[in-house]
Amino acid sequence: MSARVDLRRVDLRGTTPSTAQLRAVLPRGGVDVDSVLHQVRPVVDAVRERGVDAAMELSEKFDRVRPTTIRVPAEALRDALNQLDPDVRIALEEAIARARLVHRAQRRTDSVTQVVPGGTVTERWVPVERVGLYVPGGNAVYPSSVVMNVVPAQEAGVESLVVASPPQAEFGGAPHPTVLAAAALLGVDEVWAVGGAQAVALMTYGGTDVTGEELVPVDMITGPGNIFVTAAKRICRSLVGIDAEAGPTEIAILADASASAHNVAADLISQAEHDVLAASVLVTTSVELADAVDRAVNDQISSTKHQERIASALNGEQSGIVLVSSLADGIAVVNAYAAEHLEIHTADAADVASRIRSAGAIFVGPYSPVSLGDYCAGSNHVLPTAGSARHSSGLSVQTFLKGVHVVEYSADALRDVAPHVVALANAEDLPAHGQAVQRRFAESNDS
Ligand code: HSO
Ligand code: ZN
Repeated sequence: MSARVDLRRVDLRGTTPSTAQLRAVLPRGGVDVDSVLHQVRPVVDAVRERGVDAAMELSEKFDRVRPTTIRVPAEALRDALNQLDPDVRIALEEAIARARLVHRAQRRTDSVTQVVPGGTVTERWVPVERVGLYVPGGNAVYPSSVVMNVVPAQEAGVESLVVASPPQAEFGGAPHPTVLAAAALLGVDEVWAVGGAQAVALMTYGGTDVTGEELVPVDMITGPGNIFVTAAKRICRSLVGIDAEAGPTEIAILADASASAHNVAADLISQAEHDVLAASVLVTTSVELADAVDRAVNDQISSTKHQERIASALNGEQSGIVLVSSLADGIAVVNAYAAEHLEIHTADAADVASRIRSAGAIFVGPYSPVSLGDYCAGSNHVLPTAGSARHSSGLSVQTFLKGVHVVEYSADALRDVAPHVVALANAEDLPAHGQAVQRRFAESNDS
């Protein structure tokens, strides 16, 4: 008996909902991170206070295995790469090469602006010194996420990075061998066998491994994770930088009558494969397409391996089909939804894409599915979820760079602008600010 899917419908035809109304009626997933903070805080506290001992105990409790050491030995990384399936190795190499091309193009050069003669402001781009990249375990194994975290960090010029991934009972307490192999392929030599909230805490506070080796704390943590990882990021974010709080993954597809129901169904299904909480949403002007997608989803699901998980995600409140009167209305809907991934299956897909303002990544036309972007397009797959694409971007070289303004004025340039500094300082009732400038030009300034 194969699982049945009944995508719920939201009919917006003939209505002109406001942005606020749209946000309220559109299917949307999400998790309540606040609700687990009380469970995660003791985990973070334990790791802060007792370091590796606590992390080991927590691994035993949550991952049902105690790693031999936190830091995976160099031989284990080498062995994992040697034993990697050759086809997977070639595919990973291709994924890495394409991601490098795209991310290398994101590098920034310092800009020097001469504001006035003798007065310059340079914007210097400095990589974060040490970063921790989290690669989840859970339902799937994510060597592709190793690539998507490591490549932008490396291309940004980050000098020190550690990949953390949960220890697996099946592999004697080491992270999954494909994750280790991907790290080795990328030239990463520091991998920690630790997952969940304890991984975020250990990367934040550091510790001493059972070998006596120091586990150096990081300046920033990136990468997706489950609700406990996200809660730990929220707790630790005053001490370390974080990329984003990742929620369940989501796809929106904007399609008209020209779309292939088979392609649309396959892509809704592929996203739902991640998680019962994943969201798959079709926005369409065509009732005929909606009906055909319903049929195609039910045809295709019987031949998928994870059909129970997929059916749960597609039958969930967070998934569904939204009917709209026009493409313009559809564009308004997907902009308000601000999906992590947006596919466009319309007659002039490139033109429609140019009218999208909010999406983590946009996939244009029938031959650019999200699963291409997940692995081999060259784009990044760590993307903003839960509507945060309205204000945030996916992982990129920029994530790992800090822009530092370097200010250098000559005496003449400062003297010229001094009256304005003084006027503004006095307007803010901070006269010592103005005096700091004036005293430099006072008759006698040696006291
Ligand atoms: N679609 C996921 C990424 C992924 N898919 C990894 C397969 N492996 C979130 O963008
Ligand atoms: Zn995916």
